[in-house]
Amino acid sequence: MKNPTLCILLSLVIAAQTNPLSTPLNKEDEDMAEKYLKRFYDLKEPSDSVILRKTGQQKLKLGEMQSFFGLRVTGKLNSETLEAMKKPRCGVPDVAAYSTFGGYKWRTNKLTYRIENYTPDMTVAEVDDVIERALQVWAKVTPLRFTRIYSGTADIMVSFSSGDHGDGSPFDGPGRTLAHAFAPSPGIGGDAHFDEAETFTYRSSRGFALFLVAAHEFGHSLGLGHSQDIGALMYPTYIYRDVDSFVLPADDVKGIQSLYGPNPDVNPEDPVPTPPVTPNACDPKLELDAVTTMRGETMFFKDRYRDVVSSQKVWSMFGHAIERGYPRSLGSMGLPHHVQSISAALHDPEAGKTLFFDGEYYYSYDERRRRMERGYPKLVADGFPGMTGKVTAAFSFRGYAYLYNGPRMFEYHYRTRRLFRVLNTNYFFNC
Ligand code: TQI
Ligand code: CA
Ligand code: ZN
Ligand code: ZN
Repeated sequence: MKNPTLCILLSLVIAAQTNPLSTPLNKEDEDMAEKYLKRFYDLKEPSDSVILRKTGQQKLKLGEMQSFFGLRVTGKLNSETLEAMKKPRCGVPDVAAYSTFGGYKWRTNKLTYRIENYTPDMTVAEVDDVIERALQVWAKVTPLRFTRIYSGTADIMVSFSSGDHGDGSPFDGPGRTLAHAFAPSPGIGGDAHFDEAETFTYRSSRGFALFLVAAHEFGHSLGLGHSQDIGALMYPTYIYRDVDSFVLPADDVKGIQSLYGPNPDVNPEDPVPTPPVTPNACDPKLELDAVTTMRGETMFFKDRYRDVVSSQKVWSMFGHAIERGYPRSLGSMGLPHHVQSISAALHDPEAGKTLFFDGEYYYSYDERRRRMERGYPKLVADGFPGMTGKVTAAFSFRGYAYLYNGPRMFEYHYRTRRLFRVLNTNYFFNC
């Protein structure tokens, strides 16, 4: 996985504000706070800083921000809050990263679509099914309703073609552009074109899943631009995800609802799946699931953004491919059978050892002898003095071991096992 979702990897880092904190609130601070809330908290009030202390929306947004940073939630601009705002941080909004085409949207909620032709990559029934489901992705969270028509001009005309297909934006053969769609407007507006030179698939992760590409294009057809949220469907990079369990991510839901509002027809009896939220690396309460170092890169895992490291199985990675014979069960590595899962693993390349953490205990695997060392399990608190509680993730870096306990990270010198610092999880991210 090359794209852990953490904004450590995003290059957008706002330059540090170097001004020392001034205690009394002045006009400058208020302007800054307003800009901040607009940028990161989707604040939509007109630019009049007098409003800052008055409007309910500002208060709400301030409260949201304070809660996010673990500050006292007052809804008021105090020095503590100002200080947090002045810290350098990722340029990704905490609540929304979507964009729209300047508000271009359909004036009606009843839209028609027509499938003009088919790709030979899939059966007709599969294409019909995929297009319908890709539209339902958006209908589920909005008042938009789609009706299929079989002749005449629909709002959303769906077609497959290659090269020049008459709209001034020719396709480019295999790769690069997969499809495009036009923002809401009469005529070509809303139409979605797919590049026939691509291999589209129904479910497979080889080729491009037509469902994901179509759902993305229909986002454009309905008025959404690209999102900066790496977990969003409207993020401009194709990332395969399981098609059957797909739930529209929270950022896309916010985006489309900013144009059309929520779905008025949701039955309170029906369980609605929760839209996945992309974890924010700068959240001071962030708890990572796993951390590992591979090919010189340190990877941080959280929720569905985790792969490579699994809690029940051990994979051995060799380059990009999983080594033959893996995944192996923990038992086959020599761990006692009562160990159900490991919460973290720590690899020490110099000593050729891997430590496996199971709650408050840990085991040591000797890589040269390919077996567990005697004398284990040991208590984590004995091996790593100062570490209280369970190890939830771990990694080593430049001679130091980093053990996580929830949102905190304990930094040990590897050889001496001396505790140096207790840091926040996001210490390594440009927050
Ligand atoms: N086609 C681009 C896209 O749909 C076309 C495009 C570029 C575009 N910039 C735009 C459309 C701005 C509207 C607004 O994004 S694409 C993906 C994804 C493409 C890309 O072929 O690059 C998908 C089509 F997200 F995976 F990168 C579908 Cl899902
Ligand atoms: Ca192409
Ligand atoms: Zn086209
Ligand atoms: Zn796009």
